Amino acid sequence: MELTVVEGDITRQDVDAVVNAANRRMRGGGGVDGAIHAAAGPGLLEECRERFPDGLQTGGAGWTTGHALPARWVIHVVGPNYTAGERDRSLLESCYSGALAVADELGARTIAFPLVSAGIYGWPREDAVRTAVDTLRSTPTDVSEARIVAFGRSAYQLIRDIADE
Ligand code: AR6
Repeated sequence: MELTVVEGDITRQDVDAVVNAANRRMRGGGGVDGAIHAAAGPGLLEECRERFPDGLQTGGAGWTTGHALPARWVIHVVGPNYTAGERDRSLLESCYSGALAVADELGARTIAFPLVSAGIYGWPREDAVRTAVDTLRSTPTDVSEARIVAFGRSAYQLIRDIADE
């Protein structure tokens, strides 16, 4: 599996699946979740209601189709809310390993990730990047490309530096 890093907007990525940093309710929100719902269109929320009537647990992963996105699927994960006291790193690791397991189930070969929990949920950014890079590199998968999408130049530099260590 090749780990790549790009700077950009995850909603514009031409990949089989994009990962959404959602919350337990699974009914949309701000940050990358808001951007994905806005770009996918209202059908995404409708599918979330149908497929996740009770939401999803922290550290969990599930999928919907991509609706108006270039990606065929959205793989939703719920990162731990560091600010609210959810600080167990294994929950963040399971977002990445779980997303790869769902991608394997779907037959998705290229998948783009945001930095889960590193925004509104307040996970310290450097550790969020290390968790992403280490977990993606150590999880066995049929995915051929895992692309981390950095939102902004400084995030891009940090991810590059850590991935190149
Ligand atoms: N493309 C790529 N990355 C993005 C984009 C984008 N369009 N927009 C933001 N980011 P966040 P969380 C980056 O806050 O911390 C929502 O309300 C952002 O810079 O989206 O897991 C959910 O509904 C940061 O590095 O997710 C939940 O309630 C990363 O994506 C809650 O926020 C994650 O930031 C989840 O918080």
